[in-house]
Amino acid sequence: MGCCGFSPDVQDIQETIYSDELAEKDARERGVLPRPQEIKEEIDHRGAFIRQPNRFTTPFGTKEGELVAESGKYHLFWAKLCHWSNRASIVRELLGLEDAISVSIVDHTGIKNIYGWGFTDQPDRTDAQTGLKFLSEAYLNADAEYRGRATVPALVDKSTNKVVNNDYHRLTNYLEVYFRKYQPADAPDLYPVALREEIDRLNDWLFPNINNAHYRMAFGQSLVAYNEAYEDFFSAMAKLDKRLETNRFLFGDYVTDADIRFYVTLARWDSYYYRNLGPLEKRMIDHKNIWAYARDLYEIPAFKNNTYFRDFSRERKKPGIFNSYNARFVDEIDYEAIWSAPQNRKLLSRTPDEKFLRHPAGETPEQYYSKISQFDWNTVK
Ligand SMILES: N[C@@H](CCC(=O)N[C@@H](CS)C(=O)NCC(=O)O)C(=O)O
Repeated sequence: MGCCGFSPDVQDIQETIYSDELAEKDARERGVLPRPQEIKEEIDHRGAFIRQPNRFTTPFGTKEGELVAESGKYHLFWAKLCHWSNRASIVRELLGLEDAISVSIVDHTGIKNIYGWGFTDQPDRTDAQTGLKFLSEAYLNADAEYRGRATVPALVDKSTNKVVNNDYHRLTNYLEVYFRKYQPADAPDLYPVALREEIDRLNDWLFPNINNAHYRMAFGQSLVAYNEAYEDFFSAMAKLDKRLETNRFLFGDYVTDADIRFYVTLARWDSYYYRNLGPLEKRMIDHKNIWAYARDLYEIPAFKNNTYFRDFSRERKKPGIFNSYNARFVDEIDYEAIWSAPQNRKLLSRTPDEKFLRHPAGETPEQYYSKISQFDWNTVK
């Protein structure tokens, strides 16, 4: 029981399961160091958030030195609240790669999350599949000198427990292209060869203006930097709302890789991100076309099954005098019903009952291997 005869609140419950003291004890046992903080280590002289580069970027491919796509070799770590990794979990399921790539969901360690991602829900706070207690152990297995944040998505080689790739910009493309041979023949074609360059170009624009704009606003330490990100985000939303007036999905009648990237940010905007952003001119749902589009995507099981509204919206801070809207109401909000409200986006499509392009009959996996973008994403603001 919590204080004064009331039932324990969520924080109390979490604290009992995985307290900061337990995290401290586990970290000492495993030799794990505190995670570096974004607002200290990733802020430039103007107060703008400049994201750390991805450490493990060896591509998948067929050339020497590239990672080889193999069924059963890799394990994906992702987090319900993290949209960079949610992309990969959606694509894995959309493409029927569940047997080829195993997964674990990570969560904060303790209330303060001083040691980064761990395994709150697993017995003895240890990942049953890899024996890790902290994700950072797999980073250190791969590079003992690594001192950055241990982030998701992280793809780990199960035979060594080392991270082999954490390049969230391209991870979904690797699953689409190089894991094609492990997908069912009728798996969706999310990255059609003919559209690949255009999809890459849009993804490259979505990164600073939509996906990372939230972090630029949330981690920005000067109002100037915040305002830049704010402008970028809302002007991008206006453009995308217009684009979706006549297109069912970003590239027309079929869902592509770009839609997954847009969706994961949309799913979090009104229910989770808004809390730290200050007054906003519009909610996501005030963008008429975007909101109907997001629900059209949510209808697809792989999107719905990998979207944990209540988990990522739950307040993680200690209660104060004023408790946030989410802290008070998260258990009463029927996210699923809100997101399942009917929409009529199919009227925009020439294939109203088919949201996916399928691979042409007779296409071999090798014919599908073709260029994946080489944009230098990390130099983009
Ligand atoms: N790999 C990228 C982006 C992925 C990323 O930031 N993931 C976040 C969650 S959305 C994460 O894993 N953070 C863990 C931490 O900072 O301890 C990076 O290193 O900045």
